[in-house]
Amino acid sequence: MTTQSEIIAHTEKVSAHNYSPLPVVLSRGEGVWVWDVDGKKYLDCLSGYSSLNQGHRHPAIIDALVQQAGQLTMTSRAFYNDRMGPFLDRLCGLAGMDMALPMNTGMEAVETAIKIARRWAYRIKGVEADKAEIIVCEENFHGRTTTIISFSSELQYKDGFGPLTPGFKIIPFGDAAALEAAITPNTAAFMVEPIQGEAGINIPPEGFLAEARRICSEHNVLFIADEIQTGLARTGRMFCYQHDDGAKPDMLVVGKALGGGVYPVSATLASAEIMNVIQPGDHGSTFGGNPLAAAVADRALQVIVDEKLADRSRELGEYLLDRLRGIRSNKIREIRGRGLFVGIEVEPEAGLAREYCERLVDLGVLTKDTHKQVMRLAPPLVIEKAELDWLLERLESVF
Ligand code: IF1
Repeated sequence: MTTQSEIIAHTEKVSAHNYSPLPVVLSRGEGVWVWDVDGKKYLDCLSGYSSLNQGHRHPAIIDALVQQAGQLTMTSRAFYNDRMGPFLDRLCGLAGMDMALPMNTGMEAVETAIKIARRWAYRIKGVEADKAEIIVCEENFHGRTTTIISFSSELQYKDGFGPLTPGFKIIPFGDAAALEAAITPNTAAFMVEPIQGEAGINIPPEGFLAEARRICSEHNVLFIADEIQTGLARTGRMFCYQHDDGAKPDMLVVGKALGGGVYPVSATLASAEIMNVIQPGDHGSTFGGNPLAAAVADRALQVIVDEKLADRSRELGEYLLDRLRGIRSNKIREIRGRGLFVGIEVEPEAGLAREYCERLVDLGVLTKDTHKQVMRLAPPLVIEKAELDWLLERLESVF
């Protein structure tokens, strides 16, 4: 029999070392649970970085996958297929947008938003060629293409990958005055995560998104929300910007749970006026909008609505936050979150968040640290209250 450490050693030999996974080898999943190759069961509190909001192998999504696999899997956009339209119609309806451009991964959808914003700046706003600027926030995470890392404030993400793409300005997250001050006649867009995930579940000050929306409108600047991680019910609303009145973006970027954890699907949404700056041949992707992706994503969205996952996330998230805040421990500096999107910041004197994640693996809980001191809790939104209680017992014991 092959042991987990043998599998890990073999994997490390043939795989690039671009991650340092926790030492567990998974081979099965169902709902909120996953099993390792030895049959040990774990509660998944990472959810594939929020791509499994509907849970592992949701039966309705697997059914859509299998059904579509028996019909047609791939067309390319050289032809129409009968699944893309209904999928985008459902997505646009949920988001209150006119049109969507389907891609595969999150970073592709972010790149799409950047290209649309620049094109819009030149063709509609009237910015001089090659002068467009996009404003982003410190500690942002929008993906890892060479352009996207160019505006990361994390040195590691860009170190040794230059030359970097110009045209971006960085302001402190949550600082509306800094946003207004950074805007020039060349500003095309402001792009922001409504809650910063990778930075450690950072929630902006009350009213920031609505204020940013207002400032963008006043200065004819596009407001872009990257909801790849916060969207699709994760924070207790279908989209996180909906927690604030009057914060609807001009462009919305979604991914991760759009594919229900079974297939990579992403999209960039906008009004027709904005989206129409893209014309045939300007942008695309071999796999974007393929019928298998569309069938899976259409069903993944239907599950979120039918099972009221946003309400579940909001109610269970309040319960989880309440109970976490009740844990008396000098190892915890702060608990923050919205819905089932929660960060536990560990006191630096009490060690690194990773050490706590490692102890939780032994107790049957899978989670992941971010930025050294923060443990992220983002279980599938189909989790039951009793399962949260089970999780809380284990969190109480490590803290
Ligand atoms: C990694 C974190 C999560 C994202 C937002 C775009 C993308 C992401 C707001 C790009 C991706 C990822 C990617 C993964 C780790 C991860 C992550 F730790 F960085 F913060 F989810 F929590 N916008 N997030 O969060 O989407 O191209 O990857 O599909 O890069 O290691 P992608």
